[in-house]
This record gives sequence, C-alpha cells and structure tokens, in this order.
Amino acid sequence: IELLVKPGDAVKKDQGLVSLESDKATMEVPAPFGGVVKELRIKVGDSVKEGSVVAIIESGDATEAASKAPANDEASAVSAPAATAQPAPAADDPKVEPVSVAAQPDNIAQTSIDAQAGNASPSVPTSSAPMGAGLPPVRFDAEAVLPGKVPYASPAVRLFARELGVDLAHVAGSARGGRISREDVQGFVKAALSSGGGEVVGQAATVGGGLNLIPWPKVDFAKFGEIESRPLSRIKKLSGANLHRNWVSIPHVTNHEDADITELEALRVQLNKEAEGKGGKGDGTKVTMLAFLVKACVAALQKFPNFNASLDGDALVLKKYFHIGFAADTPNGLMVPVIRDADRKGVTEIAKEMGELAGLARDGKIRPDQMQGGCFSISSLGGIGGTYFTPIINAPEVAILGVCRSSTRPVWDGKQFMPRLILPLSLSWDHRVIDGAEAARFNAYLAQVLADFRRVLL
Ligand code: CAO
Repeated sequence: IELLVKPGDAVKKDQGLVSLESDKATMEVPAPFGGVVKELRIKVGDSVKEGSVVAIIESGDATEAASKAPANDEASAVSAPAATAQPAPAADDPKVEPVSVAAQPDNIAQTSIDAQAGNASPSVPTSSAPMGAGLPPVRFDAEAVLPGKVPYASPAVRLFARELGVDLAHVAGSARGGRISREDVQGFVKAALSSGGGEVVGQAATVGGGLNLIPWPKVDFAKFGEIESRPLSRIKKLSGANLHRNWVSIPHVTNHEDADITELEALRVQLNKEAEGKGGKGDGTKVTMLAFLVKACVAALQKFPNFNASLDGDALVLKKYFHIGFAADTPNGLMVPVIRDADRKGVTEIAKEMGELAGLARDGKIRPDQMQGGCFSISSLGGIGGTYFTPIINAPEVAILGVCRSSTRPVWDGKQFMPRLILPLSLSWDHRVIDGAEAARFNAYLAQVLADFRRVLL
C-alpha cells in the first residue's frame, strides 16, 4: 500500500521499506541491514506473497568493503561463488544475511517476504528475480514485524517518537490502516502529560511502567453494513480519558452488599406525603433515597476514615471534611457534581442541592468548582434498574459506591419469610489503600445504618 523508499535511498537497518496490507493487518517490511536501495521490485497496488522479492539493497558492509578492497581483489571477489558455499541459515536464526555478500564488489542482497520465521532453508526467489551470483535472498523475521510487535509508522514518525522518548507500542494510530502519524505521537505525549502520567513517555514504558498493549483494532465497519460516525462529545472525551486512567491505574475491587431499606423507604414516602400535605407551602423538594445514601455514607466515612482519603505518593491524606460527589447522567455525558460539607447538612437540604446541581449539569451550566474537592462518590442507577455493577473509582478518591434499584424480596427472619425492600450496593475500593476486611466492614456498617437510620446519630 505504500513504498517508503526509492532507488538510490540510503537505508538503515530496520528502516521501513514498504507497507503491506492484508485483510487482517497492516505491516511494514523493514530493511534487514543498512545499505543503498538499488531497485524496488514492487509498486503500490501489487499483490505479494510469501517469498516475493521486495527490494534489492547494496549492503552497507558491501559498499564499505568494496571501497576498501584493492582493485586486484575485485576479479576474484566477483568470481567467488561465495554465496552458494554458505551454509543454510540455522532454524533459530531467522535474520539471515548471507555473509558472502560483503566479499563481492557488486554485492547486492534481496529482501524478500518470508512469513516462516523458523524456516530452516532460505526462501528461494521467484524465477524472474535475477540473483547476483546465485545468492539466497535475505530473509527477515516475519514474527518480528507482526503488527503487535512493530508499530506501524513512517521512519520520520519513528525518529520523532524516539526524540521524545515515546515507545510507539503505546500509541494508537489514527491514519489510514492504523498508521501512527506525527499528530498521534503529539496527542499521546499531551495526554500522558496532562494525566500526570509523564512516566508513560520514556523509559518506564518499556521497563514495566507501560501496559504494552497491542494496537487498537482498526476495522472498516462500512464493509459489513451501513454505519454513521459521530464525534464524541467534549465531556465524553474528558470523562473517558479520566475513567480510562483510573481503571488501568487503580487496583479496583468491588464488594456487594444488600441493605434492608424497608423502614427507610417508608419514612421517605411519609416525609414526601407530609410535604405535599402542606398544600404547596414547602419549596417542593422531594426527599430522595440518594440524599439518605449521602448521609449514610458520611456516617460510614466517619467510622472508616481510610475511605475519606487520597494517596499522595507514599502518604495517605486523610480528609476532615466530607464532600460527596454523585454521578449525574446528562445529555452530554457523565458528570460528577459535589455536595460540600454533607456532614453539616440535613437530608432535605442535600436532596434540594442535588436536584439543583443535577439540573445545572444537565443544562450544561454547572461550574468546574461545583465538581471539585470530592472525597467519595456515589453512582446511583436506582431510578433506572439493574442489580449490581462495578463503579470506577473517581481518582484521587479511593472508593465509590454504586447503587441499583431496590426490590421487594423474601427475607428469612428466623421463623418465616418476610417481604423486605432490599437495596443492592456495590462498593469499589482501591486495594492500595483499603483491605478487603475493611471494605466488608464498611459495607456492613452502611447497610446497618440504612436499615436503622437512627444509627447516623451515634
Ligand atoms: N431503587 C428504586 N427506585 C429508585 C431508586 C432505587 N435505588 N433510586 C431512585 N429511585 C426512583 C426514585 O424514587 C424516582 O421515583 P419517583 O419518580 O416515583 O419519585 C425515580 O427512581 C427516578 O429517580 P431519579 O433518578 O430521578 O432521582 P435520584 O435522586 O435517584 O437520582 C441523579 C438523581 C441525578 C443521580 C439521577 O437522575 C442520575 O443521573 N442517575 C444516573 C447516574 C449514573 O449515570 N450513574 C452511572 C455512572 S457510571 O456511568
């Protein structure tokens, strides 16, 4: 699909010569050694197969040897059938460059495609390929150029990445066929720096700091049916980048728990009835289950301070304030407004503030400071459905509570099954800060508080 060099170009070892595309992958064929391209044997659009000759390269060693060789050596060098005398390459030596090539003044070596990296015999050129002195073609290790191993980028982009210390294995290509462009490298560096992950750039990426993922699959979806492409919203892009970082960098564990909220729900319904009964004299605020949950979480955070904390290097920063974030579903994507000082507010006040903040978020009018400073987050899907899920921790917080839809279930009270309203809870926590036993205690306590809200006072 692309010729990366032309005759006369000097190429370095491993420099890309041509790009090939199959239905499964796109890969670059690298020069197996440095030298000067004498001839390209393929053109854009050609179909090639294993064993096809790609290019003829005068090896750097040959040029050097020839320039150093005394004139009277030349004839003997030309006549020496050195190549045919060379032993076949060893099975475990897939990168074979015939040594004899270097001894000939018009030394040329052919680069051919060989998918069998462990093949004991060198691939034989097609009959149309004139082979100088019957030399076997130079093989390259197809294993080593599989897309997962060699990032698909032009030599200029490789050089650019090297200068910035970026390991291209971590960069997703957005150009045709998944090729990595200069802009992709720049975008990668910007993202790494803005997420504080400068270490992804540079050495750490190759010594265990990076994920070393294979490139994202590039699929031409239109080949399989009708499609429509829509750009992601700004908020989706921002929240997506944060969620991704949090998901891959925090060791998450999620504990599930069931809370019996039969009495609490009865109280909530009663409070809302009383408010309605005032004949519209109140401000119309409905007390929500989520507002009760905020209050219950504050009680649990006070009892288990490690959950109201953030990691700062090797130190744990314990917060003495209780700002609780809640996930709000907006037309533009997920946002997390924060209720400040929830420990000092009543349930009705929290419900009112939540309604206002959620409204601002949905209208795109929420200010950044109204989403900052959170200590712990709650993600409630209770109004929608589901049983349990795995919420992603909102870094630098260390835990998040996921809540699903309550349902009436038969619960054994020791003598009989009783219908109880059960709220499913899912707590994700950072295992660097919190241990499983502590998380189980947090959940059990939270469920106790929700079952008997008087415990909030203790
Ligand atoms: N179980 C059963 N019913 C519940 C419930 C629960 N756990 N939680 C809420 N409900 C009910 C409410 O009582 C309400 O019923 P009525 O209309 O009869 O009063 C209805 O569901 C709708 O509630 P709501 O969702 O409007 O209000 P809320 O206070 O529960 O939540 C807010 C507010 C902003 C959190 C919510 O609107 C929202 O955006 N939720 C989505 C959060 C989200 O996307 N999380 C995922 C993040 S990860 O992608």
